[in-house]
Amino acid sequence: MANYLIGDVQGCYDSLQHLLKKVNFSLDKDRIFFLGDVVNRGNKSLETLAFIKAHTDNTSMVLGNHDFHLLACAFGKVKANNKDTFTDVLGAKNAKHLLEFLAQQPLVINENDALMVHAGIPPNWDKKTVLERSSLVQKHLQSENLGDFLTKMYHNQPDTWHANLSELEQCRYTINALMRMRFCKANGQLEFAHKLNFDQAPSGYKAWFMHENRLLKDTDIFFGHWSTLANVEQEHIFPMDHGCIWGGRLSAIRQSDQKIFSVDC
Ligand SMILES: [Mn+2]
Repeated sequence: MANYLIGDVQGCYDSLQHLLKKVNFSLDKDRIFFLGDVVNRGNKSLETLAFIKAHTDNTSMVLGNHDFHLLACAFGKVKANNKDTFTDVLGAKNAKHLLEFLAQQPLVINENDALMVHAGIPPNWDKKTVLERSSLVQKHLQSENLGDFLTKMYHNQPDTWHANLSELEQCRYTINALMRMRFCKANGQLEFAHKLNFDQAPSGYKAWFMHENRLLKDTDIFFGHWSTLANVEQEHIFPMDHGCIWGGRLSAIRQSDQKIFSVDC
């Protein structure tokens, strides 16, 4: 029995099946944890999402920014753009069930003392904090006002957490940090313009996992989202987006021994 954690599939269903074959994945014994961005940019978002939903006894996922964007287009007032490739999901016969299922998914999974998240965790948040703040977002995602909530979440501000933020502002910061962050300041102030490797941080910022004050230094954190990350040698930090959609690799890490398996895409 093994847990495999898989980075950004982004609708590359054929690569996913190829990878599962490579690890001899068993639907009877093994589990897959998807680290978000299961849909969009690739050509089989529908098949990917349907696969996850069909095997929920053996699969779990956290929401990534592309998954969230799909929800915002489906339920909120956000318009798909011409790079989006998830019209197969929106037009599917069972779209309603698939999208409701997607809206039920968490932002963070805490499994065997490890945390799984799409983008990262602000340096000044401990485990209790990240779990509480992500649950608050999940509560709204499961509410009657889902569409209104999703529409209101589309904004880069506030870029810093303050205790006096409104509940919706708190959710917006949490979503932006957990689903979109790459670089931030030690106090968790977010920056969204830079997307290159961690050694090319904008002035005053560092990769979220490189801050000295980080409270979760001893916790394994598995994440996706940052396909340009390379040569990270930080203990307990496992970047798993290996750029499948950009002609790179799709990878799974086995949680028990941290062995990485990859297929070319
Ligand atoms: Mn992403």
